[in-house]
Amino acid sequence: MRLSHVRSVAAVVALLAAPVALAPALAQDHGERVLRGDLNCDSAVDFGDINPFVLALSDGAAWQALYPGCPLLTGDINLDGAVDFADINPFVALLAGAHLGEVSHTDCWGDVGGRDWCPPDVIQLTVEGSVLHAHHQDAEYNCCFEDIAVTLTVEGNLIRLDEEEIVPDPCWCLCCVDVWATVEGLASGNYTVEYCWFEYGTNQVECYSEDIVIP
Ligand SMILES: [Ca+2]
Ligand SMILES: [Ca+2]
Repeated sequence: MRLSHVRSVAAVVALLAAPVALAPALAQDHGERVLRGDLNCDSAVDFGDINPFVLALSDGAAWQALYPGCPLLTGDINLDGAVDFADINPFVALLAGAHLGEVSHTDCWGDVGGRDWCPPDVIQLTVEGSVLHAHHQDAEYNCCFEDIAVTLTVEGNLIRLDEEEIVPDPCWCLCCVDVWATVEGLASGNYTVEYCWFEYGTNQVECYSEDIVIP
């Protein structure tokens, strides 16, 4: 699915939803298995869910009449217990499929001028709705790096993030850096996350692995 297409979908959704009075927070469906984003309850999250999503936002009763038995919280994409405008962007991200969100990093915060002076690497993974946040603490890279790139590969239930320094003109020193990356639009399910980086201490690619659940 092309992102430009998805963006235009977002514009349409916003346009359709904007003039309509906001429906009150819809009923909770505690304990019910809900496939987030599957607004027509056909067990798939795809373009067929766009019109039902817009309808659920603008007229929850009309939506329920059209899809009896379909839990209203299929439209609660950001998992805050309500189906409202705050679910529009996460819904669009869900339609786009798993993709990298923001990647950022600190400047060099310790010019160590040698090796192994950064504290040990720590990878922290947290999940917020359909978004995975990864934080690589105490990465060690060349002092003259231009950027830190992170690439995403998703194969089945394996999410792999590869971190790489971009250093066209390296200097004779290393420094410590923190790196953040997010993966958006992850469908509900169990995943294994592999976060990999080049480790100067061992002179090879190291990977941290953890199982996560996207609700
Ligand atoms: Ca569907
Ligand atoms: Ca919500």
